[in-house]
Amino acid sequence: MTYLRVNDIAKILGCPNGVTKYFRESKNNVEYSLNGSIYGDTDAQATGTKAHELVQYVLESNEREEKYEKISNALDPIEIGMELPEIIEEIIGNELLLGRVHDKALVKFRNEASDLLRCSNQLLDYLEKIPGTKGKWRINIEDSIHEKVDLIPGSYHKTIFENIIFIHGNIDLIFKYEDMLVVAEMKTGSHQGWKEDTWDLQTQIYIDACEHKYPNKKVRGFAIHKSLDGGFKHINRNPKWADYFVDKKDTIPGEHCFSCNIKAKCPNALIYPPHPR
Ligand code: SF4
Ligand SMILES: [Mn+2]
Repeated sequence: MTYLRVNDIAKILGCPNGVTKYFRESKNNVEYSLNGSIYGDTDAQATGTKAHELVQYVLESNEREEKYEKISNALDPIEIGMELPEIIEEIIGNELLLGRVHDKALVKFRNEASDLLRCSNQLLDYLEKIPGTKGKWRINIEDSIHEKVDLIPGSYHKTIFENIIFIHGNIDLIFKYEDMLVVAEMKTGSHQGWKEDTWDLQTQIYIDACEHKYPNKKVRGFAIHKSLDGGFKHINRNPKWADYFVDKKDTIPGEHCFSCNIKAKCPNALIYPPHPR
């Protein structure tokens, strides 16, 4: 079975030529996990991943408000020269600080995690304004949009270059209340216009996947990032997001080309200016 990962599609803004390099095969329907170690990541990715874990830990908890207070209070005073507070180390481990410039990583993590926690909580506050829902949203983390076994018609799939391609991915946060289902994609790092476009696409794919998986739910989607007004933004659904995958030679060049595996061979790659990290 051939599948594409949502992250891979989004990071190159769904460039058709670029996407051809990201097809994966699930052998005997066992997917090779790419998760696990964060050591291959850049510092920015590693701090982002750990900020995700911390916020997910708080939001999925049954004692959400209490944990929010505790974790915010533990993050706030972290300064250069400090150790990671024990309460946080218990949740995210200490590998973030191994083999890295300790102080730099610590402060970067503090900033990313506080921003992400605050913005995610702002989205929850916003959702709780829907009458009758206060304190009643259940929040799941890392829900898969794919099934254990890729099968038609149950598993989420699209026709891409005339083939059936399954779409795999995990959603950072899913808020559930009765027939409402809200997907949220958390983002860390700096804001750039082109990056925001990739967040939109990623969230649109998750919305579409959930509409497929939960046909009786009303699905909405949000991106969460410190740069967004109020900490988050609503993303419109776009069930036709894959319709333009017709010609493998079509390209969508832009600053996302930096993330593309075939940029060195692509005649249309945007190679200047350099990628801002
Ligand atoms: S380098 Fe850019 S234009 Fe070329 S295939 Fe990759 S994403 Fe598309
Ligand atoms: Mn995320």
